[in-house]
Amino acid sequence: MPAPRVAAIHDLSGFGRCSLTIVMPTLSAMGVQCCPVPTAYLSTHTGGFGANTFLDLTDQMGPVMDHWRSLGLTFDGVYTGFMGSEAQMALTGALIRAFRGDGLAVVDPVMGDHGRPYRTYTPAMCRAMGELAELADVITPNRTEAAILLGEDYDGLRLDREADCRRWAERLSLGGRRSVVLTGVSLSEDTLGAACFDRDTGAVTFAAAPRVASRYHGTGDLFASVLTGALVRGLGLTEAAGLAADFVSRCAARTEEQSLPEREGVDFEPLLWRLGQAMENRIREEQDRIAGPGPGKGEQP
Ligand code: PXL
Repeated sequence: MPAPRVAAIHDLSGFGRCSLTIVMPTLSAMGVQCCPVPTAYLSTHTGGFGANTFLDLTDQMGPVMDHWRSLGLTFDGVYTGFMGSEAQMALTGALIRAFRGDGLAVVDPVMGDHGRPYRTYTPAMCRAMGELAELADVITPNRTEAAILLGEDYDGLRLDREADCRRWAERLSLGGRRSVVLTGVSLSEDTLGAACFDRDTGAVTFAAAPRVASRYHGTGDLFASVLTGALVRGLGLTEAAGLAADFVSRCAARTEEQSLPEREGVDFEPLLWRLGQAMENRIREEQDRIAGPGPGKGEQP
């Protein structure tokens, strides 16, 4: 079977791991072909390095779509993240519509963190992100983004009680039309994870992993990338969120052990092999399940 194919619409930031510098290696490690549509090139991300450069690539998006259309390309997934402008979000919406086919549209409604929008996001952009997210099969907001999408006060949107998390995740599903993986859920002091509303079952489940105190840049991008890779490889929503929470936690732990700067993101590259291994294990389990109990396995007749 060929690798599933995902179109990834994110920016490319040269330094400070985020967006495409996380999305591409993560999807590749999971056995997924990543086809990037870089929305902008920046010297660094916008979170803590001062005056970053910004080369807007919005003008490329239409011609890229035209060429892809002429080639008859379709994708098993379309995955979007950080956006530079409203115009870019409109084109990204068109790209989802044109290329999603029967595939999965994952919109990470990247807008902010720790209660504040990122400095380049205007209120109009936040509204446009809400509209883009309406096209999604799955959204992956953090607490800040969930508050913006729902028009709720950040302080009131607490994610430390199961019943509240269920309620927010359900509300974010737009009446059950899309699945939701709400990140930043912490049901006990030493864990961090997600509440998952699955539109196929209507149920909310939880995924959690050990919490790391430092707040590294790009962990939302890493989480959503692992989730997307796992979903297009056929894992269920809760299992995919569990893998993502576990991987981000391990990467954050090794980054903290080395006392690396938060703005440089998590030291994830040395652990990418784990994602490949997790996918291999899944394939083997699936093959064993299809083959049924072999000699020495299962019960004798
Ligand atoms: O990680 C989200 C992100 C992605 N891309 C750019 C960013 C940010 C957050 O600050 O600045 C350019």
